[in-house]
Amino acid sequence: MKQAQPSTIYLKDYRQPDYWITETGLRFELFEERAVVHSELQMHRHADSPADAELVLHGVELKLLSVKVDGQPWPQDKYSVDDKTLTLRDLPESFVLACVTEIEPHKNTSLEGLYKSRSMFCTQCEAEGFRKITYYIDRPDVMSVFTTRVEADKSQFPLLLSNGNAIERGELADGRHYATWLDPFKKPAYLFALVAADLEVVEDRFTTCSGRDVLLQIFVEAKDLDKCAHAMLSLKNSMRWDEETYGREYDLDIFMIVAVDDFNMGAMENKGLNIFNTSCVLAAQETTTDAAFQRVEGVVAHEYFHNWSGNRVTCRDWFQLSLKEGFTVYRDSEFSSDMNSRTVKRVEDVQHLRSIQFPEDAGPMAHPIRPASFIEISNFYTMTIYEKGNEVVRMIANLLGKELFRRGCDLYFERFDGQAVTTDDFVACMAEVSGRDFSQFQHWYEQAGTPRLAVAGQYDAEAQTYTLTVEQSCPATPGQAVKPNFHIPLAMALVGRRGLLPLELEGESHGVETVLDVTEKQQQFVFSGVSEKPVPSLLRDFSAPVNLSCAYSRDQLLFLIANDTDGFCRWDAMQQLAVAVISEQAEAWRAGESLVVDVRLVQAMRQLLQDESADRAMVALMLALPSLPYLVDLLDSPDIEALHHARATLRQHISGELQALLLDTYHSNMSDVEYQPSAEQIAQRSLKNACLAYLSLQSDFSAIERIQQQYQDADNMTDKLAALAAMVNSNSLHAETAKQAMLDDFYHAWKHEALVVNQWLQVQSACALPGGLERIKALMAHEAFDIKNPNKVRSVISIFCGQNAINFHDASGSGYEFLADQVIELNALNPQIASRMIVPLSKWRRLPAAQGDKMKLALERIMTSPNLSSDVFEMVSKALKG
Ligand code: B3K
Ligand code: ZN
Repeated sequence: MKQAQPSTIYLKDYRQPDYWITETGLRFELFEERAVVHSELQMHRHADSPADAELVLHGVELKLLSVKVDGQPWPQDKYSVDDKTLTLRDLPESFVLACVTEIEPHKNTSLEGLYKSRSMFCTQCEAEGFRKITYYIDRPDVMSVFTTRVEADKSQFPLLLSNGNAIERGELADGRHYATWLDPFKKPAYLFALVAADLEVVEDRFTTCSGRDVLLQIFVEAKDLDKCAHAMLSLKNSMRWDEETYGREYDLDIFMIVAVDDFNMGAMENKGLNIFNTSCVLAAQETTTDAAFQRVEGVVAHEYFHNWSGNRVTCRDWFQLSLKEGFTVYRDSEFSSDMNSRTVKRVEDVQHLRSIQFPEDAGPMAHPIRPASFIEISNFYTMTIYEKGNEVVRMIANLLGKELFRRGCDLYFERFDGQAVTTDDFVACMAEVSGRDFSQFQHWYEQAGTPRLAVAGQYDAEAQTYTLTVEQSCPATPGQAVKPNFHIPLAMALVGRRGLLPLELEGESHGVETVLDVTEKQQQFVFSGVSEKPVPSLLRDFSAPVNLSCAYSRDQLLFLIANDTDGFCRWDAMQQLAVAVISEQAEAWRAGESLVVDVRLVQAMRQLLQDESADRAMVALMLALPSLPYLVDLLDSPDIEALHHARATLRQHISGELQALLLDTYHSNMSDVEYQPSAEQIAQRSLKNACLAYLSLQSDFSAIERIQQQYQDADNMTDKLAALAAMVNSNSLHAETAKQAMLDDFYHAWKHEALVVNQWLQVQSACALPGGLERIKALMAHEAFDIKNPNKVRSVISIFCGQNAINFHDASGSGYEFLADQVIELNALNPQIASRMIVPLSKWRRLPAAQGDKMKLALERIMTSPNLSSDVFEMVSKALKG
């Protein structure tokens, strides 16, 4: 049976701790089957706390071997231990608390705290993992200087790492050795890290803007030494960029990255010792796709940027998570935009936000970027905290403009260096440097839900005016039925036949582009001197994370696709057109009618393909139809089968209509230039492979031969995987035997490269052809699968349930049953991973009852299963409440 229900923690209950820890001394004795942790904590009672204040330390799954205060064993009647805390009484004002605890890292499958990934020891402490290592005040406002000594067998673990600088190394008896590390910057325990391993290293150096020399090290398995160059270059570029863009210099003499196979997320910004999922650090032409190259660059930058936005200035409590995450995502996305194509990055970010964050914000887990309560903080590492948080910082940066935003950031970093602060502190700095009033803007931090903007335009030819009427609203979200109006920056322009029209508002000239401050429920903006009927270009560069609707005619959308100067708006117009065409095709399919595809969509694509001046990556993005999961989340009570059918038929139609042009584009984008993960080459490959995917829908033998040819000739993983995906997804009779042959060939060529095997798993898990669940079960029985490895779980189960909508939502409900089984199994092994997998089921209320009811049953089965973790409990109970 379920244990007592986990309790809810509220932001409003925040108070400072009764004790501070100023110095933390740790000694780890690592053995095969256990680790003994000795801690010495210099503690001080808070000046405002009473003399009899109890000291409550967090500790989970620890065996307490001894407790001493100032060197003396603490009497048993002055402390008590339960499964979450160690409480001490009758303490002096300042003292040294020494504890010895024992843990079992080899049994730790939650990958939180100290655990083993293959043969190495490593840690993950954010958010509350340190308490699985030793008793501690494990909260981010308790900041301390750490000295860490690691002891282990020398031959098995030649490498002993922790945060900061190595200050001592030496030999011990029995073939053991030790290393002591001192991190001079005080930090919360969540930034602690330790690694004991047998790894090789790639080294480089960086000279900071003030002339300090920093040693850069990336630790990987010997076989991966040739896959570190891209991460190293990305690291150096990030270090330089942060100096130039934010004036932030690195502060230690050494910066280390360690790659591990078993990791719950992408990477972790531990001070001076970042720990990375191998998938976010290793990259080589033969094994890594262009998208993965870019992810490595982005994640390396993200973790490095945390050194200031997160580590030097950290969060007061976990409700402030977006203070560091939203800001750091903003910083890394700007970095990636500077390194690559800004428009492409913007469109990709919006695509990601709309397809994952918008549904989150519209569902039972919706929460503000600064939540007011949580049960399990691990559940709040969400797209909302990260990506909507990024959008909110982006709006602030745009409102202030480059120079003022930089001044605001300088003030923030300088004023709060070494402190644990709040999102209010961040916004206050921005208000202070700009003199702006952010009180209405603050709602972005407090209110969940994606605001809606309904915009209508009216042209008066006689008066030469154009009136935009803008109305805002925000759907109810859990606990927030009615919400005050947001301050929404609406970037816009008016597009005329010969380009953007001059904007004049209330007698004032605004150039050809402006940002309207939408602050009321309804507002009108009257532009004068408008010489022709324009088409409004709205939410340019996606100026706010809102759902904007404007009743564009299809001809107006075509006009924007052809004439707008804003890359995001052109892409968005194509998306809107595609959604309209797919919806209408789906309706016809449901009614058993056949409907001719609107030629205008095909015509727009034709023009794009013929436009030699167009950015090829943008063409590829615009050729791609909205994904099925996106459509399912977008529409009310969606008929998934009808949508799938409509989308598939439309793709087939486009492929037939544009065949010659697609073929031309495919050939003209082949290249024998040496591979580079540069924006230009990536654009070229993405367009070529978009064409290949369309051409592969043709059932003639030459389509299969083309795929095989590309597979054989490819000198890089992007092209090879595109060919494999095209083959796996082909329903041509000619593909039957070729498909298995290609899958086998790929597996045998790469079975020793886990990251490549994961891509092989992903391609098959995403395949929309019938029989999806049987394929998934076969993959899970394959030697390549391991349920304890999060990358494998994501590659198979999460891809199937999150991206393979037509198979997951099979009418029988088998997909839902399957997911419930996996969540129950993973709940016992790794609650964080289990909890994340519940998201697809949480959408049950939005689907037709035939499906929704079955999803709800699956949720209920999870809810009544024994020993639910707080992570899974919170997600399922919220999902059921709806
Ligand atoms: N800060 C970490 C995330 C930790 C997640 C803990 N469950 C990675 C990042 O955002 O950089
Ligand atoms: Zn982060």
